[in-house]
Amino acid sequence: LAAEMERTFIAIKPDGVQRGLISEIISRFERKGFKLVGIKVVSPSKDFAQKHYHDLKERPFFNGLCDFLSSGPVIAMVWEGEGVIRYGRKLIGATDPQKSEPGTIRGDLAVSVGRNIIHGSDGPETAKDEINLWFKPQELVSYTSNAEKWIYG
Ligand code: DGT
Ligand code: DGI
Repeated sequence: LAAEMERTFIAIKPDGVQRGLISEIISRFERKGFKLVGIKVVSPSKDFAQKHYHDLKERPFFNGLCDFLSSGPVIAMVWEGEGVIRYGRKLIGATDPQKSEPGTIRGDLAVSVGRNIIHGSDGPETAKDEINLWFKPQELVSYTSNAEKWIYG
């Protein structure tokens, strides 16, 4: 069981926090059966936002994107579970909320690509890098949930 577990980095961006969507977003991951192993409120600096989005530094919207991510509190989280990296992206929906399916977080709750309320790691390598960027090892907790035997078979 433990061998198949993976972890992903999920952040509720400043727009999601300001719009009061924290519990709505957390509950979608929680109800699915994923396990929260790290969470904190952070106000990232612009420099930190640039580190987070370093892959996008050549894009025309990079500066505005980093201004946005550093514009207010962010809920930084690590979620654990079987397939959580890939399925977390499915829960989130397409980057542009105009193209996200209804039923996804962005599809249900956002309108604009520049205010798409949530970030999720897009693969195993970025998940590892982003978890290491945002969290110290001691901020992450390994534990067994009693629900696991009802979630995994
Ligand atoms: P995420 O999860 O925040 O890393 O976003 P992704 O992976 O869905 O989207 P990505 O990595 O292509 O773009 C990162 C952020 O940059 C995205 O959340 C929204 C923003 N962004 C992307 N393309 C544009 C754009 O053309 N204009 C603006 N203003 N922002 C953009
Ligand atoms: O991982 P995603 O956020 O789904 O997508 P991504 O890594 O390609 O983009 C990261 C963020 O960049 C995305 O959440 C919003 C922003 N972004 C991506 N494409 C565009 C964009 N913002 C604007 N304004 N226009 C875009 O085309």
